[in-house]
Amino acid sequence: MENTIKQWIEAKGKLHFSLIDPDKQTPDEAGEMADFCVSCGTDAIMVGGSTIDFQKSQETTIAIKDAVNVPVVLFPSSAEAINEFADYIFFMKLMNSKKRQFIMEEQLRGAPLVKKFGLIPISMGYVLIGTSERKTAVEQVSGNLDIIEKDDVEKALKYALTTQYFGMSCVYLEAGSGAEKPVSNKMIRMVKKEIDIPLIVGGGIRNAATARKKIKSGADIIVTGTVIEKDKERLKEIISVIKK
Ligand code: 1GP
Repeated sequence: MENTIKQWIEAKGKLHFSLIDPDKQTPDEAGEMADFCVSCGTDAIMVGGSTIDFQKSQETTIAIKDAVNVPVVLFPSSAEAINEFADYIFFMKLMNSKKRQFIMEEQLRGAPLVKKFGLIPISMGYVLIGTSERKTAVEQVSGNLDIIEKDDVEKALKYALTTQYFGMSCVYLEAGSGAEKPVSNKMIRMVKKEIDIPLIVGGGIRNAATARKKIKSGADIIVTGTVIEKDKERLKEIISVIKK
C-alpha cells in the first residue's frame, strides 16, 4: 500500500487538515464550512466525530464533496461512518484502547465497505493523549483506555513506534476535539525524533502561535476542528503559519 500521506507531504510540505463533524451543523452548512477552509488554504477535509450516524455522515460527505476539490478523508469513529462519497478513509486503530472494538472489530466491519466503496485507505495509528482535566468526547466514547498522561513521553513513544512497526503509514497524536490543552511540544519533539513515518497532531489547537510551535516541534500535519466552528478568521492565521 502506498504511503499517501508521505506523498502529500513530499509534494506540499507541512499540511493542514480541517475536521468537520457531521453532528454539529447541517450538511449544507458543512459544505460552506469546507469551502471556507479551502479558501484559507487547508489541504484536506476530514469528516468525522465521536458520535455519528450513517445518514448524517453520508449527507455531509456529499455536501462537502460538492463544495470542494481537495481530498475528502473519512475519519470514522465506527464502521457506521463509512460511506462511498469520500475519496479516502483513515483506516485507523485506537492504539491505546483496551477495547477490542476499537482495535479490531470496527475495522473488521469496515474493511469490506472500504473495498466495496473503492475508498483509498490511509492506515493510521491513533494515539489518544490525556492532556486535560475535563475528558474530551473521544475519551468518553473510547471508554477503557491505557491512559497516556500529558507528560508521559516514553509511553507515547512506545505507541508511536508500535504504530510504525505494524507498518501503518502515519501516527496521529490526538488530544481530542475541544481539549483544554493540545499535545505538548516536548512530546511531539521526542516522538518525531524517533519515528520515520509522518506525524499528525490535533486537538485543542486554536491559534496561530500554538500551531506554529507544534510545527516547529515536528508535526507534519496539524488538524483543527473547533476553531472552524467558533472563529473563522483564526483559521486563516493558523494555516498561514503552518505554510510559512
Ligand atoms: C480532533 O484533533 C481534532 O480529532 C481537532 O480538535 O476540535 O480541538 O481542533 P479541535
